[in-house]
Amino acid sequence: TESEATDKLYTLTDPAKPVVETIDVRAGSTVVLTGKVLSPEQCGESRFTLDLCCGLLVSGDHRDNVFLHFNPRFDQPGGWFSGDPDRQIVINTLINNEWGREERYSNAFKVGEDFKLEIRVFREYCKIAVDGRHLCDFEHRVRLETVRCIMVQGCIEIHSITFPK
Ligand code: 9QG
Repeated sequence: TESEATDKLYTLTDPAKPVVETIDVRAGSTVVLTGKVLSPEQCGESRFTLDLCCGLLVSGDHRDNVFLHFNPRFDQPGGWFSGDPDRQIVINTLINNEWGREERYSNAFKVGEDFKLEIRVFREYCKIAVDGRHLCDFEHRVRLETVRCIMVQGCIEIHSITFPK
């Protein structure tokens, strides 16, 4: 399609965390993150996040909208634990500084293992795959045109991030 033809891809290799970069997504774009999940002992955290954010306020008391919050969790029951242990991939949006309805999936990531996360952006939804396997379609709740940056942080070693710039 026209949008795929005009995407100029940019790859960051072994970047330091957190990664916050401007992004130019549109229907037809793909974002790919490769890395390895670290244990809480290695990094003191038990979650990682890939956010497509609609502004530069990406943390703190007030944040700009988050078009896609993709948040795999490896929380331990007994520790800081959030809900259903079998559905620890949390996907959500932040709109007007409020989290929306979570969509949850069973965790396709494993501590200590390499992964490849692919997010293909379509006009109405994002198609998300882990290690080449379909995870879910997440329907847009925020206008795609408002996305301005990508942020990646948390309990992973980042090998590469490829995204349109
Ligand atoms: O917990 O869930 C996603 O629905 C919240 C978390 C929040 C999100 C949200 O505290 O954490 O994952 O930016 C944040 O605060 C993220 C990292 C009901």
